[in-house]
Amino acid sequence: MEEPMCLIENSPDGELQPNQAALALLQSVRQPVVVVAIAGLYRTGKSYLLNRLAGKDRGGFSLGATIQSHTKGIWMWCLPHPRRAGHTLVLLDTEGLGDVEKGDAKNDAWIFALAVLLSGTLVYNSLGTIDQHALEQLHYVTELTERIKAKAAGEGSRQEGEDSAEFVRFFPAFVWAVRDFTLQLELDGREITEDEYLENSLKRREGPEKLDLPKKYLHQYFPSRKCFVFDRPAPRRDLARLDELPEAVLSPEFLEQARRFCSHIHQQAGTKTLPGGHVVTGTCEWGPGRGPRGMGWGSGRGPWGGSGHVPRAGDREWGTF
Ligand SMILES: Nc1nc2c(ncn2[C@@H]2O[C@H](COP(=O)(O)OP(=O)(O)O)[C@@H](O)[C@H]2O)c(=O)[nH]1
Ligand SMILES: [Mg+2]
Repeated sequence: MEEPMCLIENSPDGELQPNQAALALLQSVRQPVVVVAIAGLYRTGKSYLLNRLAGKDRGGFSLGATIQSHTKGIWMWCLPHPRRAGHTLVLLDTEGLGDVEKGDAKNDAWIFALAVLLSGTLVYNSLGTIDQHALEQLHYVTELTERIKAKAAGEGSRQEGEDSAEFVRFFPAFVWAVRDFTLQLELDGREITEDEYLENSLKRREGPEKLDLPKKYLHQYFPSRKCFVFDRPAPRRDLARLDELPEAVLSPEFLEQARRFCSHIHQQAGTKTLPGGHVVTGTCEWGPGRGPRGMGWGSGRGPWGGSGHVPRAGDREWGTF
């Protein structure tokens, strides 16, 4: 694909719907797919980071105030995987989360849930530091159980919390990208890693449990977590035209951080699989020794096919994590 295309779009009546042309293109992908999605508030540099991951000099997700950001939805770019021969890298860029002027806020939670379900690696992008505000923005995580059902009706009796326990089996690896990070990575006078910074930020604090719910669900649903922090890539006056700037004028710290991030994703982001180890291609899922089965991207037969039962989350104890 030369250019990204819209995969999930707002219909005129405000509902989300798949774009049939993008689905057809995806279904023509016969290789195993490595799906990396990015989510987070609008205008926090998500598309720019995905373009770096694509590693192309030209084309890519549009930045800033463009036609794309007038709607909410998910954009897709399929590329040959830069490190893994015979694999396709599918980049999914979510649009417009948190932007109340651009459509229905209810759609945001659905877009986030779709990004979770479609991806093998989910990059959550935020600006500044991982503080209470950043965690509050992650309320989408606490709403996942309202939207996703892990078991189809008739597969035995349901226990409370069963769906949320199942989530872990097919949810993506979670990577938190903290942009324009200004703190020192230190704790009690000791230098810490980015991952330690994340884990420390996700510790239960004194106060009402409600405030800490995103932390709780991050722990519960996403046991694989990584964190990358990034400096501001350029002086403020240049930020609006970042994609036109030559590499040489970007902050060397940012370039190194972006290189490490891309290298991690290219090396570690796994092939999209479903429970039971079924590798997903754009077309179908291959079970070991079983040949292809209809995977049904967009056909409603994914793992989230539901029964109407809405489970309740959070039956597990969580104290100090
Ligand atoms: N401050 C800052 N701005 C950035 C960064 N990356 C991209 N931008 C700029 O922020 C604006 C929005 O970027 P974009 O990638 O479209 O954000 P998105 O809406 O989250 O996809 C553009 O003008 C970019 O040039 C970053 O790391 N820090
Ligand atoms: Mg964008």
